[in-house]
Amino acid sequence: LFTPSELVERFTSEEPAHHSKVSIIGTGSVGMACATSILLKGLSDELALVDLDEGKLKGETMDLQHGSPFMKMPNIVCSKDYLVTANSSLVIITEGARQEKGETRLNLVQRNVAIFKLMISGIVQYSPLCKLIIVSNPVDNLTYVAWKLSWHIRVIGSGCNLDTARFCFLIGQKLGIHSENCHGWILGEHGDSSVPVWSGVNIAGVPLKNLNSDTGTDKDPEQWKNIIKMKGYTLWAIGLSVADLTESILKNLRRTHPVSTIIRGLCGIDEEVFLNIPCVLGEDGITNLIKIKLTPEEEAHLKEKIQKELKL
Ligand code: 6V0
Repeated sequence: LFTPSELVERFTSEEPAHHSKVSIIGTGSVGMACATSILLKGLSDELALVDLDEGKLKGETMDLQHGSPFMKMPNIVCSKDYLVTANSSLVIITEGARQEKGETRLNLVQRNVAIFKLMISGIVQYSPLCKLIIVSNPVDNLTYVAWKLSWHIRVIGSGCNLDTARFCFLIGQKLGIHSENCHGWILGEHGDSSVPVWSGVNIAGVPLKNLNSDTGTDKDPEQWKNIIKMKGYTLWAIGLSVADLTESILKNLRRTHPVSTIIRGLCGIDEEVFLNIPCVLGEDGITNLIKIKLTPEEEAHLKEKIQKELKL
């Protein structure tokens, strides 16, 4: 056998610098779906993975590394120690403490808060300038927790990005038009109580409401409203949607996405709450919020969810 230096001559003395390092915390199904989507888009020059379960972490990392000849990403690293995430441009949190038998939602949130305390301090210590995308549920609450714990570094909740993608897909499927050309937004709180903004749904600038003013209401004979009740399996779609957010950030695209951020003074909301509204995303994270125009019913729907959230 020969040593590497017999074949390869070192040309520079500098250590390689990573300019678009992404770290993913949690290598469960969602974390790994995010990882493969980001890898296949070639968005990052180093990927670091962290999980509590060391065996699973190493296994998943090796599995990805073995695909290296088919991807344009040289470095995939992993550790239980947050040091491995050092100098990340973006850290994506997908850890998921599982709900135990009989455990209340509130208790699960509190367990997650305890996990987040340790996790956020580890992340911020090694990457003080990173952006954070929160995927773990309940995503809007945990985005708020991460924002509080991280001294307000750039925190983005993946929130309604997935709900909106589903909404556009379902509209597209009904009309036989590609979902990219179906413009609709799901805002408010991620999950079952999100708010579909029917007043703004349009195809090529033609609002569906103009064709039938009852669209999205109980009076609608076509029952478009049922579209949002169709919830499904979430693994690949969330991975792809997080990779889409990653692309806007790392390439500084300044595209608008329905993500979770702090709301105060918008839509008549005075409280400090995290809700999903269209935000401009670029290399500094969320730089601008779009002043959405809602109908009085939609605005009331949005506020109703906040009241519920404040009781937590
Ligand atoms: P999973 O497959 O159970 O994976 C969770 C992973 O987190 C496991 O590998 C655990 O070992 C790891 N983990 C647990 N605690 C820690 C910790 N303290 N530090 C590091 N790692 C830890 O869950 P899955 O991947 O399916 O889901 C992950 C989270 O994403 C859950 O909270 C889901 O509810 C949430 N989702 C959010 C969506 C969104 O649109 N925002 C969509 C889908 C799922």
